[in-house]
Amino acid sequence: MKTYFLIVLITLTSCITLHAQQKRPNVIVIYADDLGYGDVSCYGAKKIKTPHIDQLAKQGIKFTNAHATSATCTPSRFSILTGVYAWRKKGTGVAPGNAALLIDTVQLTLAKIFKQTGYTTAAIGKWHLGLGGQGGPDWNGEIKPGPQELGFDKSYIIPATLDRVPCVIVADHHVENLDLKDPITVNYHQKTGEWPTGKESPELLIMKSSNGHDNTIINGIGRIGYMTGGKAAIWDDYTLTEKLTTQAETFITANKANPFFLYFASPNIHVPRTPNKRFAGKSGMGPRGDVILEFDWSVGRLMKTLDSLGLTNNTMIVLSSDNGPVVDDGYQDQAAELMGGHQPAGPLRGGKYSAFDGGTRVPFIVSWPSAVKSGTSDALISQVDLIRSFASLLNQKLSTKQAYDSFDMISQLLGKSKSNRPYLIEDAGGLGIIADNWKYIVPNNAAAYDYATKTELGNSKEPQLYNLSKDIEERKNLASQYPDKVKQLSEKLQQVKDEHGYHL
Ligand code: NG6
Ligand code: CA
Repeated sequence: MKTYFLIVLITLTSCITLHAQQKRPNVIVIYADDLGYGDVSCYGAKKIKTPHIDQLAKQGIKFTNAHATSATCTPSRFSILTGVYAWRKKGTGVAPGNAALLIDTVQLTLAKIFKQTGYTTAAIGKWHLGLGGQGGPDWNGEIKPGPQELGFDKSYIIPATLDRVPCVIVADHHVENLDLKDPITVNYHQKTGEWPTGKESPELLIMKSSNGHDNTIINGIGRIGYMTGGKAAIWDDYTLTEKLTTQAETFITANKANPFFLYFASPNIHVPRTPNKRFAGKSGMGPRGDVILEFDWSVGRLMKTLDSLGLTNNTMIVLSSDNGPVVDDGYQDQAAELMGGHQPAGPLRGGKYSAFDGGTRVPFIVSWPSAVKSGTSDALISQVDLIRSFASLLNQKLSTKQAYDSFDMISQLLGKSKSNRPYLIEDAGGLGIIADNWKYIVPNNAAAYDYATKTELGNSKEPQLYNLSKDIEERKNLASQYPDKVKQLSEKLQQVKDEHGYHL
């Protein structure tokens, strides 16, 4: 009874003090995979048109200096959901498909912020944060803990990436369509079962690898990791986006009468790029362009669903990407050959995996028609800030021990302020820090260039300092010219690291 009154009280207080006397908005985070700063037309792409994303930007705020926390997927997702930098915790790099859940279930999450104030919450799409307790998930039994233990009422996810086994959907705590007479086995070290691999039987492949991706062949595509069994549960690559989008629409429709939070993590535009036949060949840029069209279409589907339910005005949509773009990420899909002058990272240097801004500076659009005026914002903001910003919007007080890397940027998200985050940290294996438009990349010994993905990784044994306001391309290293600046930024970074620990 006591808890009931407490919940009522919290809910009432949130309603009363909510900004702009709004009804609590529905919130949808649309999180693309590997979508670059220059991949959508409202951010300058000329070769490709993304009308639905452009419409969102037109009715909302287009941020030009917003960042994922990391240049790869798992750490960015860890941070957006927890408000804590992944580089503080070991084992948060790109996770294999059979990793155990990487987020402690006692930790505060973005989903819990909403759930605690009475929202219905769902995670639909790509997860890639591990599942199950120590030892990983039991694919043939109850898969737990996972999103539902982290504040999502419902989950409908692909466990890791499109190119990692097992290629099955986990619906709440179970593999969807699993026939228990055909159990799933997964192994990331050695072959399990008899299913052919890309290495042994390349003649069976419909998409050849350019790097790795030569373990078990699923649907004619070599993947990372070995699996066998679960035949009836294997997803269809060409209709997966549609299936996930339909799930999202069903969730929105079922919850139209009450506030909901949807984390819609699209598997697009990650490899293997397998556009639905509706989009195949439509971009003129090969499968990479086609899956950008497909992603845009799925965004449009969600927007139309909101429209048809009369929910557009009071739904806040945040659209972004988990890291920057990559052209050849391990399959021969002609992405590079058919680029035709398209610049996936726009004016930025580097891309996915890179310490240059192309690694983490990504499209970031906020739309909430009844509360947010349209415009653009150059405020420096990080995805790690969503958790404290939404806590603030919903009047939840967080302790300093919770989501400690997150800043309350709700005024910026609502277009009421354009002031920068005091500093922002980028993680691409090594760390970099931005403050007042200066960027410092810590010296490290890792390779400067990745020949497989043709990416400038931004690593150097020398300290690097760039003036982003004059040199957005990070071409002119000013470290030796401004040693004080280097010292100041390096000390700030060390202080942030020391505050809560680190492993990088
Ligand atoms: C790399 C994969 C790449 C992609 C990436 C993770 C190879 C050669 N490359 O190891 O294809 O899966 O991991 O991408 O296997 S992410 O967006 O999920 O971080
Ligand atoms: Ca990614």
